[in-house]
Amino acid sequence: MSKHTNMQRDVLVLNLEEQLEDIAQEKYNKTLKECTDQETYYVLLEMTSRLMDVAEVYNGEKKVYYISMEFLIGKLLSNNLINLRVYDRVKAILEKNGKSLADIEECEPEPSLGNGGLGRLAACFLDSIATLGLAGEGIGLNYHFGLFKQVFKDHLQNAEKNDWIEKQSWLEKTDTTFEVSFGDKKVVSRLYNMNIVGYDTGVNKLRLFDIESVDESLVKKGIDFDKTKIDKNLTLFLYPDDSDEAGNLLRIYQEYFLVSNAAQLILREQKERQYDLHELHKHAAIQINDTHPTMIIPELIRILVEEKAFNIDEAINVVSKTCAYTNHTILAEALETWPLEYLEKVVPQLVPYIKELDKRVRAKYKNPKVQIIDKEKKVHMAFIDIHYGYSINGVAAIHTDILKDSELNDFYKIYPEKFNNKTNGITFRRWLLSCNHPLADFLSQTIGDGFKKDANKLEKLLDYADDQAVLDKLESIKMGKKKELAAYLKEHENVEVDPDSIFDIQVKRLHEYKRQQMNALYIIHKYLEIKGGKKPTRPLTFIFGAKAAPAYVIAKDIIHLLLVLQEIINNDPDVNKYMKVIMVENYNVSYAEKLIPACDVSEQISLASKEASGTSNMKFMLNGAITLGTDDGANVEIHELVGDDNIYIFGVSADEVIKHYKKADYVSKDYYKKSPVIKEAVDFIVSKQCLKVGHKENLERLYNELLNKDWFMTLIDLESYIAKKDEIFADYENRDKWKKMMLVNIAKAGYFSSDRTIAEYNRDIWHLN
Ligand code: HBZ
Repeated sequence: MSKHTNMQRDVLVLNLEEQLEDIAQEKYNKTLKECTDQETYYVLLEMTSRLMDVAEVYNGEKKVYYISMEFLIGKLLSNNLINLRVYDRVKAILEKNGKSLADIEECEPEPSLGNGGLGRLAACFLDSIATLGLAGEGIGLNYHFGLFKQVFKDHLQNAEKNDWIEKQSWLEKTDTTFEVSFGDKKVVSRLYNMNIVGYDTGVNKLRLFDIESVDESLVKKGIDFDKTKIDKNLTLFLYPDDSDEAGNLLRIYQEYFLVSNAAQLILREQKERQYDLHELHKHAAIQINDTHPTMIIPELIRILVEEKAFNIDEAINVVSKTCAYTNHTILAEALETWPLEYLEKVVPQLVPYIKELDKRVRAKYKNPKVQIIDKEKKVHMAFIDIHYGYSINGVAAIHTDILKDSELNDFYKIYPEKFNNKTNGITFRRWLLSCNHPLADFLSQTIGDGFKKDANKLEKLLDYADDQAVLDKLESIKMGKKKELAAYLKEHENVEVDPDSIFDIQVKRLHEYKRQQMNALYIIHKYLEIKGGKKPTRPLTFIFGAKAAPAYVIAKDIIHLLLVLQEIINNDPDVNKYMKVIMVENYNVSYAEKLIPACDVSEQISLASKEASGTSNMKFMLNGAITLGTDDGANVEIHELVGDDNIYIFGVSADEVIKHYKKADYVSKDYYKKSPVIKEAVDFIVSKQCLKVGHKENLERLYNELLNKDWFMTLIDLESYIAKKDEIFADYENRDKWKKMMLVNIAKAGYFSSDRTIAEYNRDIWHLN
């Protein structure tokens, strides 16, 4: 960022109030006071955009391109104001004019350009890259309707389009257009930029590609649309994390569209800076976020050979030194393998290069498990990344170990030096400063505000572990957030909850391995216990938020069960004084920002070995919730940091789970038969009471799944889960102990700042100067 623009920005910042009045006049011919909340939002959008209109950070020799199909950025207004360091002043100006920033935030539509953790991680990373003053940008797609909007009807999930793009938005249309060819079909792309402002630093870009010819009227009912006309539908929707065959081809079109644009953009930049493409790796690092953008590898090789006169060895060599891959899953079904036939249809120009890459692997390694194209002519996208990238990283220590020792062991034996761990992180700007002002302010008063730039400084809080006033204040901040959430739930979900109850929250994508169904079985157990006369010491509030991929039948059945339980329990006068269940509608980033600060018990209950990392576990901890979890993903590292006394761990270990899979010896029915408690809870799913409220088809299917398959071993851990959960609820009554646990969790959360994660990516993988 040049000094000059910095100074200009300072002038703008000095005259904020005048600026806002001027913009209100220009736009609406009104004073700020006269503007509606909606108009005020657009005034703020305009002012913030001006403040961010400064030169990009790209002063060094090298830049990172974070390529991802998803950037789950959330609403931007508050976050941008915080990072520009004008939040408090803007809030005061608004208050002076009779407005609340919170109300104005409600006017901002939320872009839903991601499914879950992977997309949100990419957004946190952009914030940290900018904050650390690194030269880097995100490259993704501008989906018009993003991920679907979830609506509940008849206790079932329905999907609707999320129309988030408005005339005035954070998107800036640019003049950059590229041509993208799919065999004989061509489309023209257009680049839109979004400014990503770092905390107290410069501005980077998120680059989102779109096509001009998209036809939004293709979407008729819900989220159904004609999947064949790619020039009209290419960027309508984000592909959900699991989908039907029909969606597959479109997904490959989208993936190639992304990487073709990315390649053209990167190479144009190299040319502008007159860099020699033989030295691409000295000027560009390309981080491939999961396998979705893998085609960037053959695409770059293709362009270098066909348009830049490289020979194939040179091209492969330089591209391999430029591209690095992040793995986010060990679930076999989530690792992309595309039938060669599909690729021939969509991207015939890449197929000879993919075959060449495969041929070279075959010549060198005989092991069939490391071949790119398998016997069934399926292309293993991850294997392209591993053979032809220079770094492979997992996203938490245990995850990387599992990759090395089992899932990708054959590759680890070939390329041990390529494997490395980068434990995930979250941006504290959004997940503390923005979503929990009372806590952030109190921390600043108590330990100084150094933690805002160096998250490790949160550890200073440990000095106050025995300070009653500090402990009480943490408790009262939590209570304040619980009251706010209770009011919001009343308004938006029409459910009344007691802020004095324990808030137990599980929010994340709906997947069997995350085991929301196990939580549901606990709730049934508790319900039956209360019905039988055993009342809990304190009321319990169980909150869920989750979207299920529209094609994932069992996941939708689990949502159905939760909604049925909500209906039964909340309306049962014997029980509803003691417990409530709420499945919130359309869980998204903004909802997370309301739920997480209000949480007492953070549910992180995946089947050990299956959750690569998890990131909500970090957000909850930072906001003073206590983790109830398995030793999985980043829970393992949380456990190490806070110690046995400040976390509740239960369930079988990852090693045991892996052994069960190897031996194929897990039989869920054995657990059901052995334990009356398990049997009673599982049977309730198809009880008269449930069938009266819910649908036979959904409930029976789920019941049968649990009894006859239960691939993610719900029943193996149910008894230990029940015991641990009862223990954590009992401990809640020991208020002094609980408050201390809260303090320790907050104090130890510094490690999970994405600033730390990004510093490690830079140190070990990107080497930006
Ligand atoms: O990535 C998640 C992992 O499940 C979670 O453990 C981890 O913390 C997080 C960040 O590293 N993975 C996803 O969110 N994956 C997807 O959303 C996904 C999207 C499209 C797909 C497959 C997976 O085709």
